[in-house]
Amino acid sequence: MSTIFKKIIDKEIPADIVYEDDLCLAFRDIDPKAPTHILIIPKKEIPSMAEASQDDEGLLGHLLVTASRIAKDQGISDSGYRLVANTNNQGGQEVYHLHIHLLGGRQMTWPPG
Ligand code: DGP
Repeated sequence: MSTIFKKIIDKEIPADIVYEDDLCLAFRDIDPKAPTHILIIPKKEIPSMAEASQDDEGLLGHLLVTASRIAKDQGISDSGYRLVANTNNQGGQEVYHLHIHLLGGRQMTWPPG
């Protein structure tokens, strides 16, 4: 089932897009949990990491490399950042279109909540 993120991909609803290519889109989270909070999503509709398959290996690698590149562009690479993929209910996932949170600009704590 399509989600709000599919509507963002299709430009049916607006988002603060920071990067786009044929395979993925990155935009600022509407409810930021850090000074820099960007979501990196594949254009392919994969509900969550739990549904990722062997066929998605290259795509998932692309998302991670893109996150690294965006972190550099945003000036948070040297100071550090966190990548998170909330997965299914106990992972705290709310939107069922696979996404990677890029969080930075403040000290992260561990363990996460
Ligand atoms: P998760 O819990 O991992 O599924 O996080 C989903 C994130 O998506 C959450 O941090 C808020 C964000 N979000 C939800 N709806 C929208 C939207 O319409 N626009 C933007 N930019 N972000 C959204």
